[in-house]
Amino acid sequence: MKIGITCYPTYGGSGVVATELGIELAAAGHQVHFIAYSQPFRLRGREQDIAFHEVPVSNYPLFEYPPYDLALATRMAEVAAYYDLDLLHVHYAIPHSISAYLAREMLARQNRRLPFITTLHGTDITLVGLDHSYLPITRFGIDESDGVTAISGYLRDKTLQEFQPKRAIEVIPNFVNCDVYLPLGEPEREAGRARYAAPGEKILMHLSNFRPVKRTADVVRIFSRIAREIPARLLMIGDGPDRSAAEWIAHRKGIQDRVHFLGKQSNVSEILPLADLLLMPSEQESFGLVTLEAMACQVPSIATGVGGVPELIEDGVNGRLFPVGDVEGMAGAAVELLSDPDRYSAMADAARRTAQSRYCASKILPLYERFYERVLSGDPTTAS
Ligand code: GMT
Repeated sequence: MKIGITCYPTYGGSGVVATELGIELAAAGHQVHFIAYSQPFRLRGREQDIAFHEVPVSNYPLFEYPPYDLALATRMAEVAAYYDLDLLHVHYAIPHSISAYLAREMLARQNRRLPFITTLHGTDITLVGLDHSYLPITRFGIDESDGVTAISGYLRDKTLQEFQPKRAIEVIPNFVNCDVYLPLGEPEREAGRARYAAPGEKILMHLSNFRPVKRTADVVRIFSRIAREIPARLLMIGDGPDRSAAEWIAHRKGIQDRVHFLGKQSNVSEILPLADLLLMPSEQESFGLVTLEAMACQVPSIATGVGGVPELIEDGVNGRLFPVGDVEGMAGAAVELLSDPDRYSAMADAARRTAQSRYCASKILPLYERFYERVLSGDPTTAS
């Protein structure tokens, strides 16, 4: 198949999922065309059968807000016509589904068919879509899509409940490449850990876009309590609006020499396996992709049981779940686990097993391929 993919290309889970999907599809023999304002950050530009098409947005002085959605629609239609695309797959409803709708309608005037699929990722529904000004257009984008998927059962149910769309929503969970995200051998792991921690120190890790929803201040507070009990370091990976507040809290608590802010990192699969535990105390997560990536590396998470996270983490088996803001509980659980090697390794093994048995790319890719085929054949079960 020839597939156009649009996503937010900068740091963020939806862009990661879209990019990894494109890489997997190309590896399976499909032709993939990314269409976005910049190259998705996980694409290196050397992958076979993957092309990137930049969307130029003209900045005419009259435009206080350059119309990206229209420029995107135009580029989608151009790329689809030139490369004879079979379908478009857009990640994140706003504005991508609307641009895809416009591209489809433009091509219909030339008697060309260009169905599009929208994958809902979370904040496009839970935050953006529920902002009253965006609700009608988000619902329109969903209803006009030729197929809609959601990355968790939670997100599907939330969308049905809040938007009452006419279109059926298929759950296709996020995935991880278990051959890329995997535990390191002991010598390699020790060498990697030595860059950040002394022998015998535990490594806690957090990775996000440092938006308020990630509660990065809680991450530092949890770590501060852990560090009182056991020798440990915290690696904070990523960047965003709440980074300086998190730095300030680490400074105020006098633990700045144990908390390392590494900024945005492109080699996540090399850093995650160095951790003992991942901290993800988010306010909201429709899936929690980084948790899955950590699990594939045999690193369990201490997380909040919000949104779609309980679909991934079974409390006490492959990770731990707590209510939002329960800093004390999360710190206590981390200390308990890190002080009990048998319990820790059972949980770490279970985490890797969950990733392998349910969320490996090799298991999820065929679900997308079959969904594409159904949409292309006009299968009415893709509509409600
Ligand atoms: O969380 C965000 O800031 C936005 C969004 C994104 O584009 O990264 O994240 C959502 O999509 C991810 C990939 O499917 C999910 O793993 C995240 O849980 C989801 N975030 C929220 O629901 C808050």
